[in-house]
Amino acid sequence: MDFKELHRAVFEGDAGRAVEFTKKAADEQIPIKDILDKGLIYPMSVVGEKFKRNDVFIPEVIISAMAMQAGLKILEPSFAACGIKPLGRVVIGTVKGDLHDIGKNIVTMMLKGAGFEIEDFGIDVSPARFVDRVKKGGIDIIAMSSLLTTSLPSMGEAINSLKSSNLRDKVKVLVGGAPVTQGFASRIGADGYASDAASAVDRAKEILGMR
Ligand code: B1M
Repeated sequence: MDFKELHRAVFEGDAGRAVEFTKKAADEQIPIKDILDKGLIYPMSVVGEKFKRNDVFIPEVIISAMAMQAGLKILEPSFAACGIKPLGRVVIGTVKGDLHDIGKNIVTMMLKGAGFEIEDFGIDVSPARFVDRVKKGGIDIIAMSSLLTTSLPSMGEAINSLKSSNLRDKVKVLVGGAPVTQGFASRIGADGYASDAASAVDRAKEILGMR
């Protein structure tokens, strides 16, 4: 099986066909890891690259991600048995005082599509909530989104709070959102900044030393 139909289903955002061809591949005893990497993650990464070049736009990314995730659901029960581990565990949220979540949700979808495990804390997430979650362990990346200049300081507060709790070296911090810049990210001491959802995947891999 060359996954052509599965790729087309993801490109066209056809969740029904993504499920059908994922099941077909599994029925044909194709290794789960191949279906995941070559059948589902690959076409989503192509969509991400096209998005970066403005060849496709947000609606296309969302429907492709939804189709991809429909296929992923079929495979998920087999992951543990096949020894498939997530690339990393990410806790994501829009920072305190900010209710914008459209961009954050797209970033979430892209990270999931790339093979990260996500805990989505939603909107208006306080620095303390992020830090408490890191304290519990098992988190590789805190991913913070902000669309308001007024809520930007919350990102720096979260990083300072990690430092004062002696947790800064336990987790990487990724930031993004329209008013966020690389300069701002560097000033607050974030490990990574991404301007869009596809780049967020690249940065997440980079800061975990995978690229
Ligand atoms: Co509001 N809003 N809004 N808003 N809103 C903006 C952001 C604003 C720029 C509009 C304007 O004035 N021109 C302005 C902010 C100005 C500023 O501070 N710089 C603004 C304002 C002022 C407000 C209110 C204060 C308005 C008011 O009530 N007076 C209020 C604030 C409420 C609050 O949050 N406390 C408010 C409310 C709202 C709505 C609730 C009505 C709604 C949000 C609905 C929702 O999100 N569920 C809304 C919307 C929709 C917008 C605009 C129109 C669109 C934002 C959006 O979703 N863009 C926006 C104006 C605009 O951008 N044209 C505006 C699409 C989205 C896909 O892009 O979120 O940038 P974006 O995400 C991108 C990248 O930034 C990046 O990847 C995404 C995909 O490529 N990215 C990351 C995002 N997070 C990332 C994290 C990463 C990496 C990359 O790593 C972790």
